[in-house]
Order: sequence, then C-alpha cells, then structure tokens
Amino acid sequence: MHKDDPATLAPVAAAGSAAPKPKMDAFWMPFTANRQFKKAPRLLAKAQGMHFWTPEGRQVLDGIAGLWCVNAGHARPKIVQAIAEQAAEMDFAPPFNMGHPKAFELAERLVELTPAGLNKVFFTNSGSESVETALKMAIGYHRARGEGTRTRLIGRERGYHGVNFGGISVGGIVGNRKSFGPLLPGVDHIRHTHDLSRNAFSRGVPEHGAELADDLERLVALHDASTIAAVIVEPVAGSTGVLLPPKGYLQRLRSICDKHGILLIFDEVITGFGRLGSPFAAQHFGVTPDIMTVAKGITNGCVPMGAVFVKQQIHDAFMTGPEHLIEFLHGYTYSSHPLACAAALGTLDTYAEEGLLTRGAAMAPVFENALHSLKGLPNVIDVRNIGLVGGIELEPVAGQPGKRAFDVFLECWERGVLIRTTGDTIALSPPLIVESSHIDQTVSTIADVLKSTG
Ligand code: PXG
Ligand code: PLP
Repeated sequence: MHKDDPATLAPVAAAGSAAPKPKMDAFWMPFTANRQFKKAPRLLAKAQGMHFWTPEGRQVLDGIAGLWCVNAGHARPKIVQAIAEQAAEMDFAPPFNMGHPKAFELAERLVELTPAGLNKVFFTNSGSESVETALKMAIGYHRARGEGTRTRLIGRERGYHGVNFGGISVGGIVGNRKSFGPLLPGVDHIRHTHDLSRNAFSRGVPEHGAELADDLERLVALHDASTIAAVIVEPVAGSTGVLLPPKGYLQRLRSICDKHGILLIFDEVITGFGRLGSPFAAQHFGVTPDIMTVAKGITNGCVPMGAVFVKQQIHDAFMTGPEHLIEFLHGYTYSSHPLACAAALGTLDTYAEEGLLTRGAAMAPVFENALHSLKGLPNVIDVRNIGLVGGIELEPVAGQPGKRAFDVFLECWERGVLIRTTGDTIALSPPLIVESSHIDQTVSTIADVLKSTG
C-alpha cells in the first residue's frame, strides 16, 4: 500500500446517507454518452493515492491514472502545496512579452529529462494544443529555411492527436472526423500497425509489421517529398486501443524521414512521463523525433498543461529577422500559467524523489503476467502490454461495436475498479505508484466480470 494511500479514509459522506445529486441539465459533458450518464450518473468526489471515492464514500481503485495523467497518484503533497502557494503568491502573469521565473526554471528542468537534442520547449494547455502547435512549427520551420513547399502533414490511421482541427485531420479515428467537414487540406495517412492475425497475445512489442513503415515511401512517391513537412505518430497509440509499434517500426520510420527531409513528430501525450518505464517513449525505443508533444503527466493531471519540445535547429530557424519582431506568431493566454508551472515543478520533484519515471520498468513484468492471465477467458481475443499500459481486446457483440467492453466497464465500476474502454478494447494505465496488490485487484475484477458476463 502506498504511503499516501491510507487503507481507510474518512468517507466524503457518511456511508448510507444519500449525497445530494447535483442538477445535471446544463453541463454538456465531453466524450460522454450524456443521456445514458445522466440517467445513471457515476460521480467522483475525492481522490488520494491509488483511489477515488464517490460522494457516498465508496472506494474505487483507479486503474487508468485518471485519464492517463495522474502518474504519481492522487493528491500528492508536494504538488498540492506548490499549487496552493503559487495561487496565493501570483495567480497569473501575462505570457506574451512578459515572463515569470518558474516558467524558465520548469523549461530547464524538463529539457534535462528529454532525449538529447530536444532542448527547447514551448508551453500549451493540453495535448490538443500541443499537437496544433507542433504542426504549425513544422510547416513554419520549412518555410523559414526556404522550403515553403513543404506543407503536407502525414498522420496514421487510428491515430489520436486530440480534437482540434489539425489534430483530427492528422488523426485517424473515423468517428472523430466524419461529422466535421473537409478538415485541413493536404493531409494524408500511413497505415496503422494493428494486426491480430499475426501478433495476437504478444508480450511487449509485436514481432511482425516493421515493413508497415514503408507506407511512408508510398506517400512520398505519390506526393513527392518536397511537399511533405512532417509525419506525426504516437509511439504507442493509446486512445484507439493500445496499439504497439512492431519491432523495428519506429527506427524504420525515422530513417525514411531522414532520407527525405521530413520531420518526425512523436505525440507523447500518453507515453510521456514514465508510462513505458522510461521518461519518454523516445528513450524506451531509442528513436529521437524532431518534435515531441506532451501534456497529462507533465503536471500529474493537476492543472491543465501541455508542452512541445523541439530540436535546436528547428527553434533556430525561426530566430531570424529584426530582433524586436515576434519570431513565431503563436501562443495561448495560459501558456506557462503560473499554477501549471508550480504544479509541474512539484510533479517533477515527486517523480524524482520516488523514481517514478523508471518505476514502470520494474513493475512491467508483474503487470504483463497479470494481464496475460486473462488469455482464454470468454471473448478475450487479444492481450497487449508495454510498460504500465495494457490492452485487452474483446470480441464485439455482433452489430453492436463497443457494447461488450462498455458493459465490462460499467460492471467493474460497480465492483470498485475504474477502467477505460475504447471500442471493444479495455485500456489499463495505472498510476506509476501501483503495487502488485492493485494490479491483482484490477485484473481479478476484470476476470470475474468477463466470466460472469461471458
Ligand atoms: N495526443 C494524444 C496521443 C493523446 O492521447 C491528446 C493528444 C489530446 O490531449 P488533450 O489534453 O487535449 O485531451 C491525447 C489525449 C482515452 C483518452 O481514453 C485519451 C486522451 C484523451 C481522452 C481520452 O484513450 N488522450
Ligand atoms: N477568442 C478571443 C475572442 C480571444 O480574445 C482569445 C484570446 O485573447 C482567444 C479566443 C484565444 O484564447 P486562448 O489564448 O485562451 O487560447
């Protein structure tokens, strides 16, 4: 049991007493089946360590680090204190033409953790904003160095890069794209790497599929490299169901990009900050992108923040022209917000003190063995894992995609474990402070539910 996770905690409301249900008409909830939710709400009122509590005081194990973000667990004292002190000291400082010390301190601390070469950082407020920023940097970079024809952006099928127009354009999730018109022009996609016929039940990265990186050569042949600015991929795709890169795939993508002068962007919004057992997936796989987007774990999910890391040469390409003029016409009101910077500094301290950015590597074998014990249970068609990310793919109910997994989610919630589902895949991503007992509870709950509903 983690030290900040007391076995019992005063319930939020006395057990059994009816907590008042808030009025639910006005709030249009994000990525939620609103009508279903409001008929049978699932409310959270308190969080500490590995757990949430409902307003009635029922304890729920957090199997997904909130939403892939609370990597150090909930309510960590250093982070709580840093936010409180900063709010009292200076609530806001304009980020354009002004600065505050913690933003610079945070930037220096962050680039000590990133892969060598990624030594400049631009702050945003979310993963979606990081992606938009990265795409604009890529196009702007080529233009600044006299290759203004390089405007095309390449994403990958089944990729998730947030919900803004650039992100859904390079993204590859049909449901997130189809309702919103023509999206960005000049975007194309390489194929995804998910292949159950060859790779089902792989432990760690799958053997087969490195050659799928060659799909980029097909797009180069079609469009010509001189029109392509960048390729963006998640090193491990999270949102579409935990899709791992085949052995050698990312290396091959890197070398094709190098051959053609195309920038490689890694979207590490989920994989960043220790999820795979290294600070970043780039280090785990030994492949360094030119641009790297992060969010979520940068502040342990406590205050919204994102960031984009770039290589020196990309930054420097913008640093031309008269010195009084703005070099990159981009930024958000809340870029490097003081509360976010304070939270991030408290987060980095917590990660460092507890070795959390590499703890995933030590816990990965325990997690892997537990997950793969689900093989053979009703409707389980694949189990995938890397670091502290797991995917359990279920056979869909005929004609009702997503229903089987969503029903498992609802039943696990009733039994006190919060999981996440996407399509018919269960995704697990526990806080990096997770102990074997939490893994056992999560996996045995899922197993019981699969047996009882299978
Ligand atoms: N890129 C990647 C790779 C992500 O995973 C984003 C961008 C967007 O970040 P923001 O902060 O704008 O949400 C993400 C976010 C899920 C799930 O259940 C995943 C995300 C967000 C919400 C749900 O898989 N990832
Ligand atoms: N819309 C309007 C009318 C604004 O004035 C601004 C910022 O000043 C924005 C949108 C962008 O907001 P943000 O900087 O928080 O992304």
